[in-house]
Amino acid sequence: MYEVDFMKTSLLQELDSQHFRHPFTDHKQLSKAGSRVISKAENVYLWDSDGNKILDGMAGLWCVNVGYGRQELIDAATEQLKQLPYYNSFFQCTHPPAIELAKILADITPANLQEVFFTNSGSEANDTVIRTARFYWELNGEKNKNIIISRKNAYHGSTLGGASLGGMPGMHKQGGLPLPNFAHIDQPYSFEQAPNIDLEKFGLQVANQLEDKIQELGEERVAAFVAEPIQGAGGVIVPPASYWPRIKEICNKYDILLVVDEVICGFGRLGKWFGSDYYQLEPDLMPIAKGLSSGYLPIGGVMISKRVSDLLSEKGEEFTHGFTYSGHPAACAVATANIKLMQKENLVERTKDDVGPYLQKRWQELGDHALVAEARGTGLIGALELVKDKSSRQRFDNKGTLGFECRKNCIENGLVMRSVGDTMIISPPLVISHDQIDELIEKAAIALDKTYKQLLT
Ligand code: PXG
Repeated sequence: MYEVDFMKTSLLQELDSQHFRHPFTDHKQLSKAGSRVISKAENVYLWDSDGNKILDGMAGLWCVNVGYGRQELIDAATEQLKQLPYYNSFFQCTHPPAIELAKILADITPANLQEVFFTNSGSEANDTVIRTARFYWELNGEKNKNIIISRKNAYHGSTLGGASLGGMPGMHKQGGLPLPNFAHIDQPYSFEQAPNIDLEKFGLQVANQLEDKIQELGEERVAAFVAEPIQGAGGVIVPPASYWPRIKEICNKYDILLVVDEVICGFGRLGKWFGSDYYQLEPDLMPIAKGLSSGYLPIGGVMISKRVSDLLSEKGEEFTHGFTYSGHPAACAVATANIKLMQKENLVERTKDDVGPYLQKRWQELGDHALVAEARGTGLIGALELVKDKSSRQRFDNKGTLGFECRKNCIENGLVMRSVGDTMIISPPLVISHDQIDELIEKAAIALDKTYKQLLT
């Protein structure tokens, strides 16, 4: 057994490189540079194995909403592991922690969602969406209504289903994806696609692509439309106000299930419990994960509307789908403790009325920087568009270089910011304080300055 705590960084990196294949990683590059070893965390800070303190502007991977080191979550896991570490929910069994979490989720999600199907991740949640939507139409006597439409550059997970549903070209390039019966329309990315037209007109134009796609495929073939309220990993794409109302109208007109992927926007990130509350959506299916347990243990799920669950129950046919760890007792107990902690500390209201507006105000100041052509965001999510020339909004010649350098400069200066191409992104824990927001902005500004000097002077 290795005594990890006492190992030197270089040895950890060597073992990592020899034995650990990482997700979404170019290993040739990784073995040259060596991984950053994160060895502990508290509140909004991480420490690496060399003792460097880093402000986590991404809440892990958009998930550690209540911050690190919360005793309530640790106690919930410990107690549940002692009481009942595992039992399944197949074959007419259940257990108290899954029931308690299901009830709380029914209470805090939009009113028409009264049931949850538990998974272990957002990817499994989206696979569950695909299977549930198709099963729903099959039971309804419309077996051919099985095409799912989502958006280009969307990230909905990494399983075969999730990656097909998502619209990431890099993922579709590998292994013959997407699977059949998926279609993709544009994302409402006004910065890239509509620099010179009226925003609300653009919102309607992109939403209308859904109607065009349905007409092209045939209404009788389309099962569902899937989208995030604000697209996260696709670049923090905040839609114009006209976008969602038109999407809702189209789904109703053609009787297409509306699926709102809340894996990132859910659990307070936008200053409402769910992005669906923020945009007044009534999803037929709603995948959740990440902030559900603040990432302390893996858990996800799909919230199911009465319309769908009534039909599924009525027909009396078994849904042949599920996972060994669906509704894992310890993960459910941690998720319940996480939601109760968010309620006790009013983290959603605090995001809406206090830290959210403060972050957005300070974030806008970065919009004055010579590298930044647009600063946007909502609640505790934000993006900066980096360009070579601010007045013409012209991008840097090698796409992604500015983002890559800026991200590197951030981490060297003790801040985790993520880059998507030349878009810098933040999504900090909801417990972040005003002082910590000031620190984040200051560190981001230093990284922008450094990047500008390196590449544009
Ligand atoms: N839906 C959305 C909207 C997501 O953002 C998933 C589903 C899949 O969840 P799981 O739990 O299977 O990972 C996600 C995940 C990034 C990044 O770099 C984003 C995600 C995952 C990993 C990296 O921004 N989002």
